[in-house]
Amino acid sequence: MVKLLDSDIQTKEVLKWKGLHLFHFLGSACSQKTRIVLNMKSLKWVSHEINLGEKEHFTPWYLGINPRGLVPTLIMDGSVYIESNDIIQLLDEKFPQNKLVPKSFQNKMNELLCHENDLHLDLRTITFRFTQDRGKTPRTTEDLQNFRNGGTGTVEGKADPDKIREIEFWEKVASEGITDQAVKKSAERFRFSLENLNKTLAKNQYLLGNTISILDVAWFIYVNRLIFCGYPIKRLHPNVNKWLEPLHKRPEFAKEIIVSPELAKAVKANHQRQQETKTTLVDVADL
Ligand SMILES: N[C@@H](CCC(=O)N[C@@H](CS)C(=O)NCC(=O)O)C(=O)O
Repeated sequence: MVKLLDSDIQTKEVLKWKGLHLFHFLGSACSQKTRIVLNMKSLKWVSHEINLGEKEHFTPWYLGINPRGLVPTLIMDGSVYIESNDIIQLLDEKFPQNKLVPKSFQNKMNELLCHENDLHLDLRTITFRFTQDRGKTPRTTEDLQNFRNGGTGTVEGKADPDKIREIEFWEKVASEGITDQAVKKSAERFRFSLENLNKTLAKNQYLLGNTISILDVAWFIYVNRLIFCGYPIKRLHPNVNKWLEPLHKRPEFAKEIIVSPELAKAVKANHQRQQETKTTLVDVADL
């Protein structure tokens, strides 16, 4: 569980905030996951939107709250939590209504969610190439300089290796783009994991049996994003598709994954171009 120390935080005003405050972005997968759990548990929270498109996550103010420069961040009565999977586990632990971690999985949940979290950079790789066109340098030298200079750079009192990993990811994208090889690798990793989920869902209604859990929420968000990018879920993993359809219809889920007409139009145009040049996700990753 990543709970920041006061010494990790430069924007000290948040340490006095009461109640639940979420820093998030509408289209961010990890934010969507967190908001769905807040909805399912009928919790009241204060919204602080951080616009990733406007690079608000690289401002000194926000880096002073989350030294990784990522969303979401939860403030709960002056304590600061980062990492979406930690946040959803914490919310379930602290608020007893509508429990979303079955008792028998309490010790194993973290490990199960870690597996999903390990695929996050793969999701980003696929997203940045197969949603709207974001140009060659989605994070510029100046953005990365702001990122480097902002915040304490520490998490739980130690220099944070994840910050370096983030900078390296964007520097690589700036120098070589998101290559076919990177897409292939990321898609392969997803295909392997989704095939395992497909087997589980041949027997179970949900990923841990017959009751819904935060693991379903976490994977729902990933699968939803992959489909948006053109991943052929129905053809490759039909049981995952069957599990997904009723979740899509639940209002607590549906309202968090709404796509604006402008974004839908931009993604459609990008997919059209990719179809003409045979560079869709299916083409590149040979799915
Ligand atoms: N492991 C983190 C990943 C958070 C993350 O990467 N968030 C993305 C949005 S989904 C972000 O803030 N990206 C910053 C960027 O695009 O520069 C978590 O689960 O909270």
